[in-house]
Amino acid sequence: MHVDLSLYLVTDPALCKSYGLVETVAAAVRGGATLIQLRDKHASDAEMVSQARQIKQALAGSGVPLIINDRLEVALASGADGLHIGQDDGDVAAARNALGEKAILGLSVQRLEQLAQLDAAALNYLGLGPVFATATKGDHATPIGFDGLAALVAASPLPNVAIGGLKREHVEKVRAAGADGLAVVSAICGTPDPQAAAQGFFNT
Ligand code: TZP
Ligand code: MG
Repeated sequence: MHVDLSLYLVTDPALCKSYGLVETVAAAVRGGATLIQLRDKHASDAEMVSQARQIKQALAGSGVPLIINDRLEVALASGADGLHIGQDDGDVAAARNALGEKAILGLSVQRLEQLAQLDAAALNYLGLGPVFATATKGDHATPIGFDGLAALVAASPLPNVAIGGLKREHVEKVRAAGADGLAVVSAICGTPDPQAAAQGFFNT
């Protein structure tokens, strides 16, 4: 299934508080966000299922899919369109089996060695990074920069999206590195105008 990775909004519960999660997502989609990930390291599964259902409702008719970070059970229970997992979040093949063929399944990759062991047939896309250090993910791996990004993209067998400290002024460099899009949290969540912030990525 084709996934549009051009502008991938990953939510953060604290940063989305100013407008609320659902309104932040809706505004980002009005501004052109092409994919949404619900990411919340502290909410219960039940809370996340409820948030996911509200976001799905807000996305209805937009064609923009909703991906759940880490929690397979939430993805299954909420009617979300897919799941995004990290290197330590369990088995890709098992996730694909549970989700079925139509779901979107993404994996984070930080290093070239991880690409060698990839179960590419079970995945739809890769998240590559972090490009820069970021306060939004406390435990992130060593930043790879644009050279590191270009090396990962060149070796990637799948569509891919860059992540980590990316702002609208980085669009050109991400494109030059060959990635299919940018995934961002703080460049949209918690900004004064999330719609305009999203739009900005298309008017660089
Ligand atoms: N994974 C790698 S960096 C990151 C995630 C979830 C956070 C990116 O947040 P920001 O605010 O776009 O730097
Ligand atoms: Mg994870």
